[in-house]
Amino acid sequence: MEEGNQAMKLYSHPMSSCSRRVRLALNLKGIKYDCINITSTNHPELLKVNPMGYVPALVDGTIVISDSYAILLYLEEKYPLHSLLPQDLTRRAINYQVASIISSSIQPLQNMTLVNYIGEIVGPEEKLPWAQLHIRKGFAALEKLLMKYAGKYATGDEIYLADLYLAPQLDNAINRYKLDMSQDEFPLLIKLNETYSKLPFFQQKPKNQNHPD
Ligand SMILES: N[C@@H](CCC(=O)N[C@@H](CS)C(=O)NCC(=O)O)C(=O)O
Repeated sequence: MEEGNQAMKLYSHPMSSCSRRVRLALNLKGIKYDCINITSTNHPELLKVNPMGYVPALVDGTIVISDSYAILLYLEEKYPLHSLLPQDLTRRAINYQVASIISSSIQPLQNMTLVNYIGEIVGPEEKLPWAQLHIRKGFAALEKLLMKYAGKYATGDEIYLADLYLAPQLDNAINRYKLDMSQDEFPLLIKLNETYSKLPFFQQKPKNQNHPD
């Protein structure tokens, strides 16, 4: 079978925010794919496509890509329809910035491996405060950054890359790490979270699996 005719395979976990970014992009662009749900980061099939043992990883014919940012850029170039980025250069840059803040300065600091490590070396009671500290710091920056650009969604009235990062990260912060988000501190992020929570598009995950990321 020709490479282009095979459905892509996405190694994913229902509760992983990094996987959710990619699933949202695939759905936004209307791309069919086979989802392989991974329940352990030592899963031999996952380790073959990503030796780090993290999800997500995408297999498209002979192409294997791990790391959500790389996957999203690949999808955007291969399937430009329903672009993940606005035309306007400034708003494009804001989308890159949101993605980068979440993927470099928030998510890795509250990833399961690290949070469990903090629990082991400092104490289990420090796991939540640690995660909350770093999420709050990143959210404070995002709140300021997006104030000038938000519309119905993070950077205007269309769903873009920034929303694909923000919606799962907000969900993680509020539901997993119990971050107390006050109206005074995060009025815009709270409003965006309400918007995401009401849209079935952003709510595509089973609720009954554990995967603290
Ligand atoms: N930069 C990577 C991070 C991947 C990552 O941290 N994935 C998490 C799920 S969101 C994971 O597999 N965590 C399992 C673990 O910490 O062992 C990406 O964006 O894909």
